[in-house]
Amino acid sequence: MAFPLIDPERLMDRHAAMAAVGATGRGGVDRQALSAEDIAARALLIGWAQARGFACSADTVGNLFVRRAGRDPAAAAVLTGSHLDSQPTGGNYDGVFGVLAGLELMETLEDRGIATRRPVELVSWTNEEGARFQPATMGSAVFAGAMPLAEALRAVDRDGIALADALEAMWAALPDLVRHCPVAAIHAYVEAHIEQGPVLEQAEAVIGVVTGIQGLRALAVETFGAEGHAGTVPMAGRRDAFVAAVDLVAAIREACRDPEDVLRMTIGQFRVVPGSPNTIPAHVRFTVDLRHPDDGRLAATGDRILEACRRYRGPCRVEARELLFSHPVDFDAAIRERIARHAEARGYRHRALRSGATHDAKFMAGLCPTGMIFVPCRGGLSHSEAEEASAAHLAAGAQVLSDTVIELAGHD
Ligand code: HGY
Ligand code: MN
Ligand code: MN
Repeated sequence: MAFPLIDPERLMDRHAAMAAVGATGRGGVDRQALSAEDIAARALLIGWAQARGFACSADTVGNLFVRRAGRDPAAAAVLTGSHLDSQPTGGNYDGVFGVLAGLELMETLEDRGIATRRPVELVSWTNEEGARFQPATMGSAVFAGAMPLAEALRAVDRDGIALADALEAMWAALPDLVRHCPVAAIHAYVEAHIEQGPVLEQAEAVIGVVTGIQGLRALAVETFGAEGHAGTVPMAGRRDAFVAAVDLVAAIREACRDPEDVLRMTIGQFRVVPGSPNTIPAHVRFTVDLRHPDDGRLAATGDRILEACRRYRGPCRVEARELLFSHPVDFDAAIRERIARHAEARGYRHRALRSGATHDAKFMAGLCPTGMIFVPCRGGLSHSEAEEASAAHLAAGAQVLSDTVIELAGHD
């Protein structure tokens, strides 16, 4: 049987509708995990899914599942998906594309009345971005047993709201969402995503056959001093938490020096308390996001940073802890071969590449044969409201995802 063609127009209409949820007015979205905007995006997806008779459920950490039954209900499902939560100044395709491409293939099966042997399941992972609650990829980490549920539920945002409470708000806002029973087994997981880097665009390729994901290590560092009056406390006697943090940032940058420019270190969140211009800072919390393809380098660099924090001798107390260490992963060779073969069959120029960005698929790789399909984004730009991807590339990626998932699910 020839694999069915997806509907590119419906795919783009869905992207436009989703881009309106949490739109910032500057071309992007702010739809942080389990915010009102993220819940609205979930409601939109559920509405589309239920209109086609797909069953919708969510698990204990809010991962949202949409299931299309297969002929053999006992067969392990083929899972696809990504995430709907965004960065504070996020783009319209990061995560969304993988969710909507998965929905599109399910709708295409429905339109054509095609039965698959295995159930096909779509997942929208909770808190992939880690902007509101740290760490990133939290929902898939809990799902894969890489993070205890209790630890995730305890995570708090900058306003002190715990993830557990944000989840309760989600359940209250989505009353007809049922609790997800754990999936008995998963036959395979395939995720579609924009590349978030320049490789495909520079190679003029349409499809990226992703070979794996580099490692990620996330740390949180806090300094504790004593607040006081900016005008009266002598410099000599101060316990200035900001000054201590700046000293540590200098030591961290030293520890991350890499002449080959392979290591990535980002301090993206830096909070000063109380944050008043004329009060000496009493507390600073900042994050350190490390990325490297080599596990040993990632471990050594993170350990050097933690050691520098431990060794810090100044008037302020310092605490540093690891939030997440997700090791580099390689994707399943047979899944990669399928993706490449379907790209070839559709006449799409494709190439293999490793992912610089992290994805929920890294945790799925430990559970079942896993792969990812990338499409280019303009200039490789992402985590920006200027993120752009062409309709033609998105349609090509959705088509290759559809062909790959339908083949894995066994079609009649
Ligand atoms: O941080 C990442 O790599 C992902 O895009 N959230
Ligand atoms: Mn993403
Ligand atoms: Mn992202």
